[in-house]
Amino acid sequence: MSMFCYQCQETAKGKGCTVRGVCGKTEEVAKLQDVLIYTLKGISEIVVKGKIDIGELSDTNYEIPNSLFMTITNTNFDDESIEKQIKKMLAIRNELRKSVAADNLGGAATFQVDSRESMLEKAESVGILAEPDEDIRSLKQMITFGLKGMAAYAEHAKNLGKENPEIYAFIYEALAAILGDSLSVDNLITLTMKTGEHGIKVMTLLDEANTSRFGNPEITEVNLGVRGNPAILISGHDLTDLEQLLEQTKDMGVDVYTHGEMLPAHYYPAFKEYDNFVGNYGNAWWKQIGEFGSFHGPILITTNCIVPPKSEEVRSRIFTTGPTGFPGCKHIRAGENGGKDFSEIIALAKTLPAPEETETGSIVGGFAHNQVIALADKVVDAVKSGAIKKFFVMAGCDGRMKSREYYTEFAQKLPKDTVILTAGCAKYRYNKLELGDISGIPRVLDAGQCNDSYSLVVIALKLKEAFGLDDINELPIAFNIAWYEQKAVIVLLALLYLGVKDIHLGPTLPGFLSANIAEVLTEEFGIATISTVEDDIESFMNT
Ligand code: SF4
Ligand code: SF3
Repeated sequence: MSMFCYQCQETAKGKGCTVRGVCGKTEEVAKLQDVLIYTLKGISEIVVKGKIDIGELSDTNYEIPNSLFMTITNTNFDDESIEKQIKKMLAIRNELRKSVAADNLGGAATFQVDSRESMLEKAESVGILAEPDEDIRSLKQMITFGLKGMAAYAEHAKNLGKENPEIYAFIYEALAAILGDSLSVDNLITLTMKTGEHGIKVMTLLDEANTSRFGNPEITEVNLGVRGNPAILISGHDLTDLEQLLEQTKDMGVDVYTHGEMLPAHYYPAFKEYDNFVGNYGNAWWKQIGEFGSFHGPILITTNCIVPPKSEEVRSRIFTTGPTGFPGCKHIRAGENGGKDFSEIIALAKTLPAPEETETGSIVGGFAHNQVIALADKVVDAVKSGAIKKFFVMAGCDGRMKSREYYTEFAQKLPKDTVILTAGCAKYRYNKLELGDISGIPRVLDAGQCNDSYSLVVIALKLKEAFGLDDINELPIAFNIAWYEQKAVIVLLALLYLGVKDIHLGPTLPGFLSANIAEVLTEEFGIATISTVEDDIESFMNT
């Protein structure tokens, strides 16, 4: 059997990648990732059945989310690092197993593979299609993908010194539960909602971690132009990596620019202290092929999304760190206490030309919960006076598909008395349009990275309180979410857990939803996909 992966929106034919990923993932990497996940399930089974105190498992509590993170779309394309991770997790598993009665455990807790060949052979029986029932498979995978997003956010928080043991406990519980065949469709739907509940918990944790360390995001104008100094481009979501890079580059004559999901870092007060933190270069992840070329300097990728570089020249300038990896790119490992040495990147930057200017001007962002709540009176007045008719939550991801032009057109054609609330890289579809403001409130309010969708939830709950409503669905807020990878899955499950109804999800519904499960989501939650811009705007404005 060849590979099978259907975890992202760009999956082949909307059904599944079977030969090579549309993302560039090879069959070998896909299979190794399947084995890695199976290993994590084995560890989880041991922890759950053995009632092991997870307070004693600090390494494992880190490595399980880190392994899950490595399997998120566009995070790690490096077969060797995934093989290494499998071996590391098997060693952890074998150690843990010593404390649990062997006859109580299944194959995931006991299988052994020690060579690449045996790993690939094992993959044949433990991949996504190993579950024969389409609906059960659909739910188990939706939970797995939600766990991947949760794991990524938990890892970011942990890197900032914040942990919530309930999140780790849930990851073990869920991975162990989906291993066997004891759960019915109803049980799995309950577990899916519980995944969403923990999605809220992890986003809350990460918000606390980010804001307690870097301050609350505030309204900020971010420069889009360049200066004449050598420079480093940093992409991904990890703010601790950015902090270390800024510390190591200050006073070195090397500038730092953000790309993709790192843009919202500019909104945090702590990073404004660095004179060499110049601005944002380029757009969403999928445009990196051209933009990394014209940047000229080294690029540090801290998390998803990596696009396989087309030229050796660009590849030689890409450095990965954390869960990311790409064959042939230098990987920077954390040392003691998470410290990373970026001196090689800085030295390389000094030998390379300054970035080429591709745009000028600035964009405004920084509308996370604290900042918007500070403006709450103004916002509430604008709604009461009818100046703002509706808010549109357009959080989520961007992607390469042409059908995503819908989101630019949607933003352009929305009535002028509406405001877009955004988070994640979906914003790049409309954050450089001149959409104006309503009584000084910009019509696009960017809260930050995809995890800052949490801020949008806090804002919605605050508005619910301000208007004295009982139900979040009574607010004049519509949800038109663009998804691509598994962080968007956890954001979606978190919204469903909160009871948000009638979310539109596009540009297509997930390929991992079976027809029956898609029907359940439509009936229970009013989930729909997008149609034409005109029809969607009309139906959103009339409900
Ligand atoms: Fe295909 Fe997406 Fe999986 Fe890549 S991550 S192999 S594009 S489904
Ligand atoms: Fe974007 Fe990859 Fe999802 Fe964090 S960076 S939202 S796609």
